[in-house]
Amino acid sequence: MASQAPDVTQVVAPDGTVDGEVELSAEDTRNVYRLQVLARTFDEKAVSLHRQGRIGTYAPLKGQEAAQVGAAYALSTDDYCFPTYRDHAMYLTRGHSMRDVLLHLLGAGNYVDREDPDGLRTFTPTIPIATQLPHAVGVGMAADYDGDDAAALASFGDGATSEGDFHEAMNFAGVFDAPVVFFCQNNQYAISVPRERQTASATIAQKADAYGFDGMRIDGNDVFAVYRAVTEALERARRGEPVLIEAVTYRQGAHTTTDDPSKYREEAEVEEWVEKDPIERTREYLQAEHGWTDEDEAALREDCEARVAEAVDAAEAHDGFDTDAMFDHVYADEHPRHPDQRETVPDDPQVER
Ligand SMILES: Cc1ncc(C[n+]2csc(CCOP(=O)(O)OP(=O)(O)O)c2C)c(N)n1
Ligand SMILES: [Mg+2]
Repeated sequence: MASQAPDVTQVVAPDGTVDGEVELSAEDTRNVYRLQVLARTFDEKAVSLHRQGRIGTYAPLKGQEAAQVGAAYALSTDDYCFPTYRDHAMYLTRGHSMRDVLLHLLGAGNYVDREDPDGLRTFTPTIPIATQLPHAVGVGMAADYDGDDAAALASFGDGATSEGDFHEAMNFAGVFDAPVVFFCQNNQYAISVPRERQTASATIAQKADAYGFDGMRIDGNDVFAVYRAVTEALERARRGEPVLIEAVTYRQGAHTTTDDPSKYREEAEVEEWVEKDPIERTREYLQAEHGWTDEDEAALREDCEARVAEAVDAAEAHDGFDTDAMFDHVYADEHPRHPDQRETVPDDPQVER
């Protein structure tokens, strides 16, 4: 099996040649390709909207499309998903509207209606790093107690593995056989901290050993490898075997729109990873194996641009900010300090510029 490092599982190489078992049908491959292109089109637009002062701080996903789309595509509708603040493509793959994702970035709404009317079983991103991991284990254990044949997928970054919550969640999952897949997108940086300063472990996958379950290390820029690994891990998790997946990938853009990565990494390194771009790779494969044409490509790009433009218009036409909503679900009952705090929030706050 070809690999970019000896222990990274890969199915399709950067030039599109197949060197493993492809489990996605032609139709599914076209779907995951479309979702990746849609995510990138959205991402580029979001960076530009921030520059124009039209949305708040944004965490770009460029380079991580295959990891996010491949993982979310492997989930069943019964499974639970815990994305991070960078996982916009996971939300889109899971079925959230792009307008809702934008509303959140505008500060005018949230990804998730608490009642979950569409049954998306996908949680809001948490900003405090790794706090979603114990939540995912708890939700997985609750599903298990209810006799629900569902697993929880918890997404997080390489930096999150240094948090206590990561270790507590992994420990609980191992001890209680929780149906959880820990999906780490190792994008090589936690803001400016490179992976080798994050942990002295040779890999992130090997951390699973300490908790009594298996770790897998895969090429996170290979949507086929991601889909296959997450599908297998979810099946094992539903049988009570948690799994840790390290998806090796790269953040091609800035940490957020307030970051300048030229302060801590060389352009040559970025270029090296652009050569292993996930979208190019899926397209090479589609062209070689499923007759994807230049006309298909042009039509897709046009469709993605139109869908993004429509979502931006729909989001910007929102009917105001519900500033009370931020207090609504913090405690089961109103906290004694909340009435005063509600008063301090302006009715029409401006997006931070
Ligand atoms: C508990 C906590 N500490 C610090 C931060 C500040 N912070 C925001 S993002 C980030 C880096 C996280 O890196 P990683 O887990 O690799 O995810 P990535 O941003 O690379 O996707 C840090 C330290 C935070 N949000 N929460
Ligand atoms: Mg990271």
